[in-house]
Amino acid sequence: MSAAREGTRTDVLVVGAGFAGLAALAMLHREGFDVVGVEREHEVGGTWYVNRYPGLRCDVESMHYSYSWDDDLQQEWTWSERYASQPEILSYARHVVDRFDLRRDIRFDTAVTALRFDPVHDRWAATLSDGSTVDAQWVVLATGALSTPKPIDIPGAEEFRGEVLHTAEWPHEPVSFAGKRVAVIGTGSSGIQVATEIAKDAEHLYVLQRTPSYSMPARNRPLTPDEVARWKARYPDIREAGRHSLDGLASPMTGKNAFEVDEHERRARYEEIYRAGLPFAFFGVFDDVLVDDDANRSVEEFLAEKIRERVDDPALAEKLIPSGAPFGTRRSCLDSGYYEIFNQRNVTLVALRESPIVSITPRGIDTTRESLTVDAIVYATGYDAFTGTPTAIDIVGAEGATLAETWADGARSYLGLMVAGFPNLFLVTGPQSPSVLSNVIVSIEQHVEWITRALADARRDGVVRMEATRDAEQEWVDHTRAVAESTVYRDASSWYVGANVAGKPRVVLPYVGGVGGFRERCEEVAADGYRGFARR
Ligand code: N01
Repeated sequence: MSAAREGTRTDVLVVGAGFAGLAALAMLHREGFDVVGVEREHEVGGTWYVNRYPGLRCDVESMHYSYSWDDDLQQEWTWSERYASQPEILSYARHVVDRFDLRRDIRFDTAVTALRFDPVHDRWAATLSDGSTVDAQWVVLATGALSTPKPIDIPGAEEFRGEVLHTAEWPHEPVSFAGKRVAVIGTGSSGIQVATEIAKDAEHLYVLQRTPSYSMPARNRPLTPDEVARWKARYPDIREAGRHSLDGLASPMTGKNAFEVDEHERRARYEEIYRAGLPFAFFGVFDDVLVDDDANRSVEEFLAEKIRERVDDPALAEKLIPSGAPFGTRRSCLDSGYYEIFNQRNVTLVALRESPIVSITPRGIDTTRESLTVDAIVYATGYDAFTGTPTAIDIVGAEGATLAETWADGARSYLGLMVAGFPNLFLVTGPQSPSVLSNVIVSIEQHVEWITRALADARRDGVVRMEATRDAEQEWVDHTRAVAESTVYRDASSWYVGANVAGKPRVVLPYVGGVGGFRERCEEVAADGYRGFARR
């Protein structure tokens, strides 16, 4: 191993030290590669380092949201709550980096600003933000799907004189909302979680909602020592089931279509999932929830009823119920009392579909109906998902084109792993891989294991250059599109398809076919001499 320094030469450059980057550093190191990690932040953890807003928890159960590649690690770490809070997840990332002695491989507070492929030597030249360079045979972009906030696209935003916060760039110092009038813009996972917390202290909270999300109670609670022990005893089976499932969690499935059972049974199933606080379980409980419009609507109707039960004012409840895009095509959320905040006198829903924002002013926010005067604005407005971070790096491939140019008409890849024209450059959970539609840790591990084996096989076979062929990439892009078209995702209009960023081409970014089938495909490709990849 070598620490990065001026003119460092290494086998593998790993960009990012979030959960994907840490897994890559550990696995590649274990395989005997010389590895350099570069992280733009001051610490490991990626999204769990920069996102630190009050109320942040993962929407995957903690016992699942952890690495499985080292049994000692999974046996020795003990989660305290069913759904872990951000500080606990960050502690876990720190534990992993220290336990596997990875910190000395990582250069912190440093960004990779440019990557140039040298086709003569089949190596990448990386330029870092401190002016130093790294010369690497292989590059792993472990930069995360949700790591570049979407630009603020509201007129007048820079005029506001009060406090401005963004959920994805939360300060490290505590922020108090006591006695303040606060506006939260956005009602995705971040907005729902942060608004629920701010409502506890703020003098007044305005929740500015353009598109409502479905949310359900997390039913978070401390884990008992007994249940942790039971879970750990079954870890090998639980992990194996997750790897071959639809969602990486092996959520219970009936194996039936929604209307193959009577209404009583259908409802009982939905009720079980809702009471258990398992949002992913809705996707596969019936085989056709993500395929058939009526089956999908039956979930929507169930969840809408639950929202009505939680909100005292019936007219207000209707405004909080999503409509217009099928269930699942926008991330469903987990909350700890979100809908109930609208029963408080200090909380007002501002329904932007009825009265859009005209502009932000020095004192607050003007909508077509009213002027809101606030002390603080919290942007929970989301991300330029999947493509924002890689295209912000000036990456020039083998034929002189940048990645941004290559993806100008929509992101494309072969198996979410490689982009044609960019040899020796791997993505982790890139576009057209299951990524965000799964327990992402399972998807990260699958990709990193695959990449590590591909590099070990390349070393064994004397291969110095590996790249996705254009035909294989096109075939995979066509396949992922066809699968999406056969599901309700054909009607998605969320960040899953790039619809949240002005001018971004619409492509179904995650692969909707499930992690089990995807894993099999990746295995087959590797076993068949890395079919679809040119190696020499
Ligand atoms: O972002 P989002 P997020 N004016 O894009 C609104 C993961 N995550 O940060 O939909 C007014 O989902 C926008 O409205 P619309 C998780 O995968 C996980 O909340 O564009 N509103 C939307 O309501 C999640 O899906 C966890 O109409 C504007 C919101 O802002 C992903 O990260 C926690 C606007 C953005 O929602 C992203 O979640 C947090 C404008 N100009 C995040 N621009 C957990 O594990 C945007 N909006 C629990």
